[in-house]
Amino acid sequence: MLKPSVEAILNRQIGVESAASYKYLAFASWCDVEGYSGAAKFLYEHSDEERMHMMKLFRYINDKGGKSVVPAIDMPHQDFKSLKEVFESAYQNEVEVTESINQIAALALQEADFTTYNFIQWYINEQLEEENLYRSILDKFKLVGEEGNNLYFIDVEIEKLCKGSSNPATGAES
Ligand code: OFO
Repeated sequence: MLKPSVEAILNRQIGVESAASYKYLAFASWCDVEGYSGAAKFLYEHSDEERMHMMKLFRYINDKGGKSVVPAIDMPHQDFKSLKEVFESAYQNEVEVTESINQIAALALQEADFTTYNFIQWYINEQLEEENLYRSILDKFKLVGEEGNNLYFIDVEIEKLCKGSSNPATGAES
């Protein structure tokens, strides 16, 4: 059985992952409308991944005898000044999610809940990868700049980071 404090923080994380999925959907939609089709594809795919992260928590809580709660989600910010601002926001989101995951790991240890501590390691590794990924995208803006055709080339490079494209609704793999 999950301790109430662990169940509560895992349910909080369901909300964090769901909100992340919506934020990425908003990022993707902005890129789609502005003609950055590569970035849109990548971000739609990432939105689907965040939903998968949410579902993994959802199942874990119920499997451990707790009760997963479907969260209310605030409308995400949807207007951006530039493609770079979209990716700065995405990076900032990842930093905040990492902090939230770290709090779960700390609580699981404090409560001697080693099963949850073990479960949350997957998210710790995932956050490391995602922070690095978004930092590497921001580096592209620094390296080539945003003048002339450079945004087009950045968009093409971002599309190369997609993992697949089998979701007919979004162009992203589910
Ligand atoms: Fe859920 O992985 Fe990023 O936020």
